[in-house]
Amino acid sequence: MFDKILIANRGEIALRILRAAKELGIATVAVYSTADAEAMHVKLADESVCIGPPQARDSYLNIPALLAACEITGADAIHPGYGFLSENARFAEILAEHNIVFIGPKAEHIRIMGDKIEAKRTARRLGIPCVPGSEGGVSDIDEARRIAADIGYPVLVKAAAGGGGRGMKVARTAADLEYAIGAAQTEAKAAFGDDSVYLEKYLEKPRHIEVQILGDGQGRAIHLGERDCSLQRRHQKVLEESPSPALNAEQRMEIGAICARAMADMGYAGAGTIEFLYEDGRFYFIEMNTRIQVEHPVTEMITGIDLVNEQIRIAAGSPLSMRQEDVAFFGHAIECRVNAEHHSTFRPSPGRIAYFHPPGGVGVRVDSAVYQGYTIPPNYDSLVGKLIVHGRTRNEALMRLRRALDEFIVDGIETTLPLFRTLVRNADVQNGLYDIHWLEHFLATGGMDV
Ligand code: MV4
Repeated sequence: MFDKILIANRGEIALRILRAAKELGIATVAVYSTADAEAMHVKLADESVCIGPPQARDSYLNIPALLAACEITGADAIHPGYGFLSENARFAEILAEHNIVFIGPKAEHIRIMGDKIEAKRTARRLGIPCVPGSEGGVSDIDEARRIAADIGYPVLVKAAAGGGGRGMKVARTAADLEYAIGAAQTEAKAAFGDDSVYLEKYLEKPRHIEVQILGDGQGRAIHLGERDCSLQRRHQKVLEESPSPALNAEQRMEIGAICARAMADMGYAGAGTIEFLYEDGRFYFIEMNTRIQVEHPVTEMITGIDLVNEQIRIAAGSPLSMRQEDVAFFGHAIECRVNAEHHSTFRPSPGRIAYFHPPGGVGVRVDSAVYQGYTIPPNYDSLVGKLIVHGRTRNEALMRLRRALDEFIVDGIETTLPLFRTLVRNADVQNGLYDIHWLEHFLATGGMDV
C-alpha cells in the first residue's frame, strides 16, 4: 500500500480523497493555488504545497509543479479526482516515467475513451449496445449521406474529441446534413483542435443512465448499478439518483452484467462509468468516463461501497474487495449539486459565506469543502457542496430530501438551493417522469420564475 498520496485537486473531491486515504492509514499531501490558501483541503491534509497562481492552467494543471510537489514530499501516488488532469493519458504516462502511481485506469484506456470514435468502436467490439451510426469518422459528404439515409433521420453529428455537448449538430433531414457536418467540424476544430466527426441516430427523448464499474486491471470487474442523471442544464448535471426510476432489477442486472463483462475483457483498472442513453426500454452506449465522478456518492449510499477506497486499493495492486454476488443494493439515493449561482439565472455568485448550516440526521450526507467565513474564489467551478440523501424507498429519500433542503442554510452568496426546493415538490420529479430535456423545458417555461 502507498505511504503517501498527493491529491491533485481541490474542493469537495479533495476532501473526499483525503478521508479515504486517512481511513487506509495513508498520509496526504494537498496542493493548492494561491487562490486556495484558505481552502479546507489545505487545512485537513498532513502536508501542503503551493503549486502556482489561481489559473488552473498554471496550478492544478501544472504537471512539472505536481512532479516537484511529489519529489519534495515523497508522495508515491497521485489521485487526480475529477476534472483537471483526471482523464489526461499523457499525465498518467509521465507519472509512470517518474515512478509515481496514477490512481486511475491504464493510460491506454484513458486515451481510447477520450476519442469518442475509438470509445464506440471498443464498446461495440466488447458487446456493449451502441447508438446506430457511422462505423468511424465521416469526412466525405456522399458517404455521410449514404450512412444517414441508412440509419434514418434525424441524425446527430458529433465531434470525436467531444464532450459537454460541444461540436454537436442535429440534421433533421438530408437537406441539413452538409451544413450540420460543416458546423460540427468548425466547432470541434475551435474547441478541441480536432475536426473529426461521426454520425449517430438522434434519439429524441432519452434518459441519461450511467453504469458504475470497478475493474482490478487483471481481468476481474464488477458493476455497482446505475445512476440516472437526466436532470441537466447546459450539459451540467443538476440532480442524480440511483436506482433509476425507469429501470427494474432485471434490466439493471442485464446492463450491469454486460458492462462488467466488457470491462473484465479489456482489463480495465479502477473506477469507471459507462454512459448510456435509454429510450423505449433499450440502452445505447454514448461514452465512457475513466474517472471518479461527482455523483459517485449515490452509488456509495445504495451499495455501502467506498469507491475512492477501492480506487486507491486497486491502484496499489490489491484485488477488488468484493465479488458481484457480494454487491447488495439497498434503498434509494438522490444527490443535489448545490452551486454558488442564482437559482434561475444561474449567474455565478462567488464570495464570502456569512453563515453555513448544513443539514444532518438519518440518511443525510453532505460532501462539501466550504465553511462559515470561507470565500469561494471566482476561478473554479461553482460547486458549494453535494447534498445526498438515502431512504429505504424513493419516497423516503424524497421526504428526507425535502426536509434536508429546508434545513440547509447558506448565507452571503446566492445558491441553487431554491431550485432544488422547487424540484423536489414537482409532480414529474416526484414520479420520476423526466428525460434529458425535462429541466431545460421546465426552466424555459417559467418553472423557476418569481
Ligand atoms: C445524444 C443525444 C441524442 N442522440 N446522442 C450530449 C452530450 C453528450 N456527451 C451526448 N449528448 C447527447 N447525445 C444521440 N445519438 C442527446 C444528447 C444530449 C444529452 C445527453 C445526456 C444528457 C443531457 C443531454 C442534453 C442534450 C443532448
